[in-house]
Amino acid sequence: MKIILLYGGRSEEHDVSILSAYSILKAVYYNYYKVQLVFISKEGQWVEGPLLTEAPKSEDILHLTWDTSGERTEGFTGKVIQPGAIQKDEEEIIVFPVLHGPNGEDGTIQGFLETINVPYVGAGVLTSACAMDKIMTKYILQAAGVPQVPYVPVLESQWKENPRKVFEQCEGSLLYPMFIKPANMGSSVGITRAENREELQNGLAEAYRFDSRAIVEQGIEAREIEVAVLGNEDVRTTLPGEIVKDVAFYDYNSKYIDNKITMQIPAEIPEDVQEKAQKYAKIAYRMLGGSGLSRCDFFLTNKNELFLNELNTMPGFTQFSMYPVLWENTGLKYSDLIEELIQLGINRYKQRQSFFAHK
Ligand code: G1L
Repeated sequence: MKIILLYGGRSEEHDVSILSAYSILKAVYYNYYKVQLVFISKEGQWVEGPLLTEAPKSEDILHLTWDTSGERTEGFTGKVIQPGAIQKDEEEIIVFPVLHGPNGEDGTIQGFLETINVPYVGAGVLTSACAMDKIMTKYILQAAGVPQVPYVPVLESQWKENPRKVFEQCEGSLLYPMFIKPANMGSSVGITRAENREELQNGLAEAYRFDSRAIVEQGIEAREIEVAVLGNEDVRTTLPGEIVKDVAFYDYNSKYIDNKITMQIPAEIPEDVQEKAQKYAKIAYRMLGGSGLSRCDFFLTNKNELFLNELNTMPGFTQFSMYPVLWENTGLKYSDLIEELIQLGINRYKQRQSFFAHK
């Protein structure tokens, strides 16, 4: 069987994607799989790289260069391909998409893979798209009765039409400090903190640089607790872990690129809080139609109030990232986690095929 590792991509997470892809490459069971590298450049070109039959010795193999004239340039030269070309193979394939779609609006890669009818690892279209949007996530969790931080959704059109009404809504149901966030959760960019009306106004302007949808959220003092979720119909969760950081708010760079965060696994929290986190993670995952995996992120206040913050269907995935380490701690090692995800992807594909067959 052939794994097609799709990585790179046009998003902010381009470099994180390469790191995660390399971790995965080293952990694949090559006695069962070959791995075809397919790199998506920052410009959005699809570049076919080498076909691996064993773990690569160096990360260099992932740094593809290409040349539309077909001439070899420095490094590993790949051939630019049409995105749909990955389906034209006799062999059984599964795509492992380790990237976010253009500008982080997700569900796009999954939709493309559904359309060309190839199996893939991870969440489907609906789950990816909903989990990517903070407003959609809030609505679904609200319907499910999962506690979350108080918020006000603010569309750019509403803001433009009647800023006073927006101020009244925010100040009527929230207290300063508030956090202003673009609805799409590609990364931490565009997020600001407001102590007053003026800062709220500036924060909204900043958020609308990244999305026409934004939410204003109650600022709270809280610890960050994360639970790993794995499965399709049969959903499993890990014990929670904690992100320990010394600053109250950290930006994109410190979160992903630098190694400034440390993890406490399992989180040192009361047993009932731990059970609640697992329960809410499962409910949220199911309500969002999760399949494959998700990292479920919570806030925990010093009064032990637990709020679900977000579900991440494409969590950091190096061997040292929170999601895989949570599973490692539960006895599922990284290579087996990858194997498990592949099987879940295949099962989900088969199930969907059977649904289509009944139509
Ligand atoms: F395929 C999985 F398993 F669903 C999957 C896909 C993507 C797991 C983790 C990720 N993560 C990423 O793509 C990223 C960490 C590079 C974010 Cl862009």
